[in-house]
Amino acid sequence: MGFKVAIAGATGNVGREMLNILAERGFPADEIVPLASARSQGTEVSYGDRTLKVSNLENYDFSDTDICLMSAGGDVSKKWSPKIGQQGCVVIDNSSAWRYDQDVPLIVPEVNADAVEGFSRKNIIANPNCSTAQLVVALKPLHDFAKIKRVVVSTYQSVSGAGKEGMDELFQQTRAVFVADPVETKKFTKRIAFNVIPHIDVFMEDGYTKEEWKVLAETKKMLDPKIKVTCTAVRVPVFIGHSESVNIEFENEITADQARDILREAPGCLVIDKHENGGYITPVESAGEDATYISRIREDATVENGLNIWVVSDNLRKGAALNAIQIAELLVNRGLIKPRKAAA
Ligand code: 11C
Repeated sequence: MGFKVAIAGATGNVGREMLNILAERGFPADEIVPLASARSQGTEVSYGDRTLKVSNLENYDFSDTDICLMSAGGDVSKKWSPKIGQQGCVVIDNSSAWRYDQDVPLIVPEVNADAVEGFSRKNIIANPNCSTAQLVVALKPLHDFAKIKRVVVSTYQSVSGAGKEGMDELFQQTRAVFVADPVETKKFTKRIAFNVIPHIDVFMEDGYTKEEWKVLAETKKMLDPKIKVTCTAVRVPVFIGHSESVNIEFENEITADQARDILREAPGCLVIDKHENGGYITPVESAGEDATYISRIREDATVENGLNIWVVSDNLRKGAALNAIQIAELLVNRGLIKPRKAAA
């Protein structure tokens, strides 16, 4: 007997990727239920070689569903996740609604799998922001070896982080530039085609953006609250794949060669670091892949124990859908949940 899994937000970029990944990885599900708002009821989505019809989240009874993969935005999650959790269904939420709640574990399985045990307080587990997920996968093995003191991150984030509308806007603006039509701006604050925008999510009082704040808060929660983190988050005209330039200062000595060897062995990491033309990863190559890629590993001679690295990953996969499904696999593999239908 397998699990019954609902996907809330099944028609979005991440929801569709969740369906793909559940099928690809052979997640032990007997039943998959795609859910969305009333507007999308009846829409067809693919799950492996099957086509499933989307049901309305508002009318769905979660009482015999084991896991709800929630990717329907923060407002929907704030309203629905506690209700779903109370019905005994574990919610794995992709929004930022629960990430900073002390009673909700925030999990990247390669980094802090043991923290998942606290999930039953609310039956909600949070998935991190995409830019944090790939960052902590790369930082964790280096922190274990030489203890990180401070991290300076500059992100180069693809438009798919802003959903399908973000992707459509890059496509339409690029076309408009080529055919000399007027360029319309809706989702982003400035033109994104042939441009970069140093602004993701809302501005906070201190002048940082919420996206930048998330990277610090989430890295501290998952990896180590003592690590100092600062971030500049930038949107770039790339469809899929977030890139990050990461400067790291350590307590203890670590060479670039040691870091390369450590990252080669680290779970979830793939090192592509040849000192030659093209011997590094770019976001286009990361799209559709599961790994967090690390390139350009260099010592930073301006500080005592410093490194620079370049980190790239598919933001819809490791940054969202894949990580959520790895959390579900963690629950199953540790025997923390059992199919409820089997118990009935
Ligand atoms: C972006 N990182 O690229 C954002 C998308 O808190 O889950 C994900 C926002 C979040 O725009």
